[in-house]
Amino acid sequence: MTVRVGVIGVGMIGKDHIRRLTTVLAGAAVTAVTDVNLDEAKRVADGIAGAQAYSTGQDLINAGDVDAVLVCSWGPTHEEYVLASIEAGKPVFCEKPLATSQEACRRIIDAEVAFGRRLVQVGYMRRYDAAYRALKAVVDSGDIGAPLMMHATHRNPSVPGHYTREMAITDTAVHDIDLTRWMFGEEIVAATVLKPRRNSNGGELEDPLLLIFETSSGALVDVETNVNIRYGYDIRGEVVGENGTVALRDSGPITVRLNNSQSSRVPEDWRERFIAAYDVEFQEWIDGVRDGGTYGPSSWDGYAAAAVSDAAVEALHSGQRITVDLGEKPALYS
Ligand code: NAI
Ligand code: ISE
Repeated sequence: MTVRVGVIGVGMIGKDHIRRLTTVLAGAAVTAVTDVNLDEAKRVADGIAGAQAYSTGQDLINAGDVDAVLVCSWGPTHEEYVLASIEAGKPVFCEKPLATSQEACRRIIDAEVAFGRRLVQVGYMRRYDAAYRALKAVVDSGDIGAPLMMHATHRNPSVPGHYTREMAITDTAVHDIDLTRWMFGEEIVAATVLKPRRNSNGGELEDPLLLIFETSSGALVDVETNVNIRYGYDIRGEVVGENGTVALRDSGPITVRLNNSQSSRVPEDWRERFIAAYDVEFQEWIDGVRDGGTYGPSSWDGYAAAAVSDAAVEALHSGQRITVDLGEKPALYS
């Protein structure tokens, strides 16, 4: 069976996912697209055999030739489309964040629990990255002892003009929040945000930031968000255990030695750094949808990330350490 996918939002990541669904992976066809920029949706549909543009997300979700929905529009629009997909009983892959607040994510959880079966997967693709998986395997093996700390770096060369200081948390560090929960296998219980001297490349933007997360067992995770670093897209991570450490290696499969120096490539952006991870993430999602299940990061993962993100935004505004209260986890996600 070919899974017929409808894509909402045909911006940067929407187009990249359409490329992988139509030219890289097996078992899926993009049959429908939509965007508030309808002209762009029509242009994109014209380039895909058998696809048509719909004028609204609701029409696309309810279309007879759409088996599963892929939400790639702006974060504040995610809740509406995920809820409509659940109402239609269709599997939905939602790019991060699941929604823009803990309360909004709770409404999605309530709807999915009422439906009685998991339909939602959230786009936390680092869980599918080979290097992060290797790092987690070492942590899980116990070889370095109990993990005590993680140092993480999340650097972007630049960000669009509409990017706000809160987005350093809600749009950027939200990946590190999900990664922390997955890597340590426990929840984050508190967040603190420190502000170093501002990078003039970012104009008035409060950038970089240093975020500190505390996990339920007392491990500490520090995350540098630094989104105007210019030199490239640089994602780093090191877990410090009781007897040893494990770290992501510097990027690039090769090293060039020339003219008394050596160099390796730093990726241009997230598309280049995580290209293989997105491929694995989507192949598993398509296979799951075909077999009637959804197995990747769940609505609960999206909810927990949003709750920590809300706490970190409050910590940014107040300068205080803010605790996180997740409430009870529904059995559907245990
Ligand atoms: P973008 O701005 O390039 O594209 C977003 C598209 O959504 C635009 O074409 C816009 O017209 C459309 N749109 C906005 N509101 C809409 C609505 N109500 N209905 C239909 N279409 C609507 O943004 P980008 O970078 O593609 O990001 C989209 C989403 O993907 C965001 O949630 C972002 O956080 C996430 N993302 C995830 C990444 C990852 O590494 N997993 C990487 C980049 C983005
Ligand atoms: C973007 O939305 C992403 O998700 C990228 O992975 C992240 O590095 C970037 O900071 C976000 O703006």
